[in-house]
Amino acid sequence: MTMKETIDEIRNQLDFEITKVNSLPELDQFRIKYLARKGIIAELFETLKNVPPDQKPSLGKELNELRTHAQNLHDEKKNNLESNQSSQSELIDITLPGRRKWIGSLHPITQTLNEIKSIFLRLGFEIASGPEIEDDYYNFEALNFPPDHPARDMQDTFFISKKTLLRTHTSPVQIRVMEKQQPPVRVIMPGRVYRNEAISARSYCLFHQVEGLYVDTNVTFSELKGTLVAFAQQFYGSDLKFRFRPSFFPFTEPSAEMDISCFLCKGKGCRVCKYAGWLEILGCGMVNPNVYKFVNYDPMKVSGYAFGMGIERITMLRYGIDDIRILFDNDVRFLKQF
Ligand code: 2NL
Repeated sequence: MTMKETIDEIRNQLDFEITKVNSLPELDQFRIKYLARKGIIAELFETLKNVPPDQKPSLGKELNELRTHAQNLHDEKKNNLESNQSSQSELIDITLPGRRKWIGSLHPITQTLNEIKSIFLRLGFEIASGPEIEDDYYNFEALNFPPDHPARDMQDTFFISKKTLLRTHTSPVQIRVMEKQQPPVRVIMPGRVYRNEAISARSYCLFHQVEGLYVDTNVTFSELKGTLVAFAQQFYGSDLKFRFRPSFFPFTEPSAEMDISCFLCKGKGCRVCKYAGWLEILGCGMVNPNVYKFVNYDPMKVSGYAFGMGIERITMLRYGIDDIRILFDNDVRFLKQF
């Protein structure tokens, strides 16, 4: 092979090999092979000594061009690789594992409300709702609260004006239902209620209640007990013990509070039931005949029972939550546990 042929062959080889270079270390191999002090091109310059003098100028020129060509290929590739490297860092790495989507859950209060609603729906109750901003009449007067009752105090109730307030219980909805509907009435009212109380671990300015009302002819206290025991057995478990203690509400007579044996310690005594073995879960009673007068029902013809329970309290007992405020913080670290 003549020197000229060798130079042409090396040029083809360079042109091919540079296309295979994909990284800076590979490019350095290319440089060492062709351009270094002991590289192929330097060796060719060595052999130039041995060619006949008349060929030296043209072959020397060819060799110089080959070296420039190799250097150009090298520099161009180097530029490409370096600019690629910086744009590569902005590319998305599709091999990274995906970020898991958070699946939301129902608030524990909503879960408790849903369960209570479905139990009473199966027992034949309907669901009613009404305004959270109420008149004094529906919140107090029609419920047989005397004018000087302490609950009517500014300290317990959020008044918007002298006669308008945030409802302190869901009972006003029952008055509205009875105004519109003749007996038999069998409804529950779930909803938010408001109390102007000092905020603490045990009380908040806002909470949820479910109240129930059944008015018909010949409704008795034993029906009240039967319905509430059926509810408690479905909600808390069929093996519970229960008891009714006498109590007082302006809108019921007689009135009672219902306790169940503690579902945690089964009545033995623990932190949840404060070592009493019993948990108070609701208030109830036979609708006070005075209430019927406000809704034009005849107290001599109809009778009925009503009950009410605080949802926060039973939700806290159920999940072992010891501070009511955490139910209103909307902190996902708390909420995602449900
Ligand atoms: C409790 C006790 C109760 C009622 C609510 C009621 C409503 C009407 C007539 C008569 Cl329209 N009663 N509701 C009755 C007894 C108890 O709630 O401790 N709630 C958290």
